[in-house]
Amino acid sequence: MTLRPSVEELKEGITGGDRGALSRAITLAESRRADDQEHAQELIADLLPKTGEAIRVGITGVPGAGKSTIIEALGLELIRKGHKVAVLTIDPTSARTGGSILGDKTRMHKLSAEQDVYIRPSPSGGVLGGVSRKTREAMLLCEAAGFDVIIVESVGVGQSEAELAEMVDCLMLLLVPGAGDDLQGIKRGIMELSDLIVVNKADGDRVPLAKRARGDYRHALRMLPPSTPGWETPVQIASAAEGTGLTEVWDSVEKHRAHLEETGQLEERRRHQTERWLDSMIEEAILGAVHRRSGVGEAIRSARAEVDAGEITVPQATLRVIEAAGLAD
Ligand SMILES: Nc1nc2c(ncn2[C@@H]2O[C@H](COP(=O)(O)OP(=O)(O)O)[C@@H](O)[C@H]2O)c(=O)[nH]1
Ligand SMILES: [Mg+2]
Repeated sequence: MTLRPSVEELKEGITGGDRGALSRAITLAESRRADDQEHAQELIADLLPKTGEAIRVGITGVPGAGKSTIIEALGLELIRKGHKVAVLTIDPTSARTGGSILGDKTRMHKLSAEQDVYIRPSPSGGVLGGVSRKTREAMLLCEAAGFDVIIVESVGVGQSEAELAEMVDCLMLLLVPGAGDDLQGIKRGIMELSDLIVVNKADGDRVPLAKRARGDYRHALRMLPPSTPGWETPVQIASAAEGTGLTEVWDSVEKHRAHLEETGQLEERRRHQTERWLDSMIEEAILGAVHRRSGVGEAIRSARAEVDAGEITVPQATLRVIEAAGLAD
């Protein structure tokens, strides 16, 4: 293979189980160069018929909750059962600190040594559609490469849970039993999106705390609409470090998947996700194109200055920008 393999070469490599080809394809999809993008999109389009078969699981939770640890433990169990597991990590902090991804790599060292495992961090920023787009594309490429379980690890900050929920079949929220006020730090919105809640670190003298937290979360969930219609979000305790409760956790993931399939919601959910992805990319592309038009930047700056000076109203300022962009009716 040359330094710039053709779409055909990459396609053959990926479907033939060549990890190098898979990595190159993901790198191509992450590239900001227009010709790389063209290549990548052609390749992904070619591979689309081979995608969609995997079970897509998202794991979220605050840093330190044990996401990487549970992925490693679950991953090892899954490959023992004959699965091929791809792990994609979304880490918005990595661009700044460079630290978290390194941490995860060392933490998942047992898993990364396995044959049937592929681990890939998503670098942040730089491409239209951002981190979530790159993760989606990496997910499709991994599916085409024959991985039947895709686990996406996300850092639980800001919008990342909502974004993650938009690209997986099953969202798992990982919590740690704290010193009492467990529900405080957790936004209802995240619980509402979760298909499965796991209270991790249920080991040593934390077991009673974890059980209490489990009860609290179960109670809190009763007041929320279900993440998946007809599905009661299970709350389980586990210890990623000791490996306890993990079989039950995966059972729940599979039950959730069966529920989605039986009720026709799997197809429905994925179609909806793809539509939303398309909508948001179109919006972003339009916005970007408008911003690049000449005069628009200047119009925005002067609109701001005039609003600040109290000379014009916000709607008037908006109209000026729209006019400067040549978009007024
Ligand atoms: N006691 C205990 N520690 C755990 C468990 N799971 C993870 N940890 C520890 O918690 C820390 C953070 O784990 P990590 O998987 O990196 O968390 P992440 O930031 O959510 O990916 C590490 O020091 C782990 O060893 C667990 O089940 N029990
Ligand atoms: Mg981690």
